[in-house]
Amino acid sequence: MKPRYSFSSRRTGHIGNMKKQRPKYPDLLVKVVNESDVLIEVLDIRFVKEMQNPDAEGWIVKQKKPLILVFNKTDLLDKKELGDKIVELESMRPFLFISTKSRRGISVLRDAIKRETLKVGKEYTRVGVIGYPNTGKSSLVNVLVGKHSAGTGAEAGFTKGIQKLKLMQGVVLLDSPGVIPPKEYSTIDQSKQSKDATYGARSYNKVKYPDDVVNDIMKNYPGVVEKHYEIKEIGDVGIILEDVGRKKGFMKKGGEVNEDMTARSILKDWQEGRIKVK
Ligand SMILES: Nc1nc2c(ncn2[C@@H]2O[C@H](COP(=O)(O)OP(=O)(O)OP(=O)(O)O)[C@@H](O)[C@H]2O)c(=O)[nH]1
Ligand SMILES: [Mg+2]
Repeated sequence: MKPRYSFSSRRTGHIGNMKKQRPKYPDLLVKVVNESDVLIEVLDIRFVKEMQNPDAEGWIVKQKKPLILVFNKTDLLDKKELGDKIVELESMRPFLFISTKSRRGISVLRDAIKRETLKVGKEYTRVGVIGYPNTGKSSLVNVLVGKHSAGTGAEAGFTKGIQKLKLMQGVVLLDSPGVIPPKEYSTIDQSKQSKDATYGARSYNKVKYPDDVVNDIMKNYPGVVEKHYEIKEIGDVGIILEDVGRKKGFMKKGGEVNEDMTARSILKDWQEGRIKVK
């Protein structure tokens, strides 16, 4: 078996002396914000704090553009977990809890959009939908518009350009590709990649080292992966991969477990909310 938690350069993502000037906000985000009169930021209810983009939020508020915070995928939490979230996120009010899947909160959000666009007082108002990749922005645009107009997909980075869809008379919604704050994003730094994968912003099939991501999830959310797959030994990614791989029949030719495939399937269960975050 390969050694797992070594601190080789590929794992620490050491980028040497490379000093690259990063833009403060990704171009696409700037474009959507500039083109919009009202903004909706969509966050995954499970990872609100991790997905927040305070720099961008501050910048939007500074421009005096109304920002509606919505926490999506509430269907993934039970009643008690939702109650706990309300307490935990109290300081971020006002916000709306929604689920594009169960349609929870959609009519309340529609009313909020109407209210904010009326306040803007223009004949044509543009409402930009922003947020991390894979949080459900396109799904939201679709439920609001009432038909499947914006493409959606389980893969982060599904939406490519800005799409404009008519919401109601004089109001256009701008769907946009999700963006990761530049300081969080790296194609080299393994720990940042792992973080993005943990929050669904990098898809399970696009991750370079899925076993490292599973290992990180197990460290950051102790016991949840083990509980989901009913594995007694806690905290050992090797055991998890071995057991889950055998159970699912993800084997290599020689009878060894295919760890890469197994880790990706665990990551898929995690990203799609089947493994409960505590
Ligand atoms: N459980 C659950 N899944 C959701 C919900 N909304 C969206 N999803 C799922 O989340 C995934 C991403 O949805 P999209 O609407 O494509 O997300 P996006 O934010 O537009 O993603 P990008 O375009 O990649 O930035 C899809 O698999 C959706 O089915 C929700 O309310 N509940
Ligand atoms: Mg999209």
